[in-house]
Amino acid sequence: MFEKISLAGEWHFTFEDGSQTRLPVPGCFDVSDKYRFRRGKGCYSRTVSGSGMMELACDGLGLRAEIFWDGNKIYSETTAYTPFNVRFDAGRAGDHELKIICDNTVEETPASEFRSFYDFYGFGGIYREITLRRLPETFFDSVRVLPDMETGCIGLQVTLGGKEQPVTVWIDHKVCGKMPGSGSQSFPVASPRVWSPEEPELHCLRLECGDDVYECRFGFRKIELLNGQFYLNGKALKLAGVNRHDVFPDTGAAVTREQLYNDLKMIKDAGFNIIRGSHYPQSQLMLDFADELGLLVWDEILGWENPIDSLTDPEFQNRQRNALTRMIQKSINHPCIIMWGFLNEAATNDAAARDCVAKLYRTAKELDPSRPVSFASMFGEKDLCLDLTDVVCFNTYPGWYSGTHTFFEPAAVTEQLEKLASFVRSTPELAEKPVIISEIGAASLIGDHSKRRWSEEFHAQLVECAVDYTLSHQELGGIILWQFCNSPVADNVRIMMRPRGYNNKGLVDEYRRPKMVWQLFPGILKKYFPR
Ligand code: ADA
Repeated sequence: MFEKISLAGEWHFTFEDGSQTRLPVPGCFDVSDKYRFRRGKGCYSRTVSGSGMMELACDGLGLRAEIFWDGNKIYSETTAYTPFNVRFDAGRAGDHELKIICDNTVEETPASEFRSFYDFYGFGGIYREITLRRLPETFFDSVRVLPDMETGCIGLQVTLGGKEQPVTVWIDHKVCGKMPGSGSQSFPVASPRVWSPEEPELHCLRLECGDDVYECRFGFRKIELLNGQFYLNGKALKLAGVNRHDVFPDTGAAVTREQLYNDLKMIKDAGFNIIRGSHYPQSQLMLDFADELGLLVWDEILGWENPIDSLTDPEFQNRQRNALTRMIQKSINHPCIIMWGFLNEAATNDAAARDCVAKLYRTAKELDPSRPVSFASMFGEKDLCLDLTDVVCFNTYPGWYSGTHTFFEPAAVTEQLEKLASFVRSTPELAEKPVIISEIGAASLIGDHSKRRWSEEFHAQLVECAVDYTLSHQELGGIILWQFCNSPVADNVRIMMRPRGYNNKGLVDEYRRPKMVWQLFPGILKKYFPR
């Protein structure tokens, strides 16, 4: 009874116009036949049994929600894609009504974390895992695993909720000691193996306390930033990856297990070593697959081109800090994550943004001093916050948004990359930081072989040039292409330059059909990552 019960399945659904139907959870109501592209409040409801103190946990819904238990509000969520836990008194034993009202209208205020100008579709629904469980007398509130490559030990930081009791520690299916209760303690791992993209070796941890059990996997690996480069396990690591939106045309943000696995497998087999989870926290399922496949992840909170009136708004700052805290606390034990991020392309060219960036940076570092923290800037040398984080990350679209040329011109790309790298290297407060090209790309439409803009050839030429330049220049730490697959755009004016309502910069299209540019991989990467 203390196990988590999945609430996946068919729920009753009532839209704000009074119409009713049944819809799947996880799912997005605005991809269903009846409510496609509709915006409004949709109420998911079902009967569940329970009693006493319970915990409802969800890995992400959108765009925001209010949750009711037997008609009483127990929680409000303002941030899409972000994990949350609600602990509440479920009352007497028996059946109860659980109602989750998901609102996919855009809140157009400075505090809002999803605005109408965003360049991706904001789905409505309960689109990630949702579970419910009875809380035992003692339960695991938080567990942090700190693997130490040098000693082969793990540090455990355990916080119990409820009554303090001893904790039994199992590593790799063997009991290896006890803790008296909440606190920190170190345990040796019998045969420690190193986790790396080449050999993603995972260990298993199981903690037992009273009637509660906590299980996770962990990996021994070490990330360092030295001489302007990433180092993984003592070796310099050049990053080569893709940005990925967690979306599929028929299911929206409720990507299935198979779709997710296939995406990550395609990315791994193409020879990439990192995925930037643009532009919101990744699901636990995604991180589990990345741990297993040996794909590095940059995990970031929701945000997109947030203007200065948001960055200086106390409520926006609170929401962002809260979302960052929840993302880090939930995902901290995944070895695949090598960097935390926030504020994609926000107004960091304004000095007034420094306070928000500094606060978010501090929040991430306090929770997790072991990982680099950064944001992706679109302002190049005009950015005024680059000194505030660990890694300098530039989103740049030379040869695509710049210039009016019809055919691809390599100089447009190489000159910009050279300019950005030499700007960082010649700026004393940045010179020691790695520089990552966190977005670069072009758009193409499958079947266009005109060799002009929008053609598969133009796209492939631009990506080949950018990858070759970045990977062959020591002063650049890596490249993360925009983007793995085409992604649906929001209903805003940007649709004028987004044919078919998609951001068509995917290396594969929205159904993962490869474009010509995809054929460059893994060949082009093998030159730089010989096995
Ligand atoms: C930005 C942004 C992406 C996408 C991209 C583009 O860099 O971060 O989300 O909108 O531009 O395609 O223009």
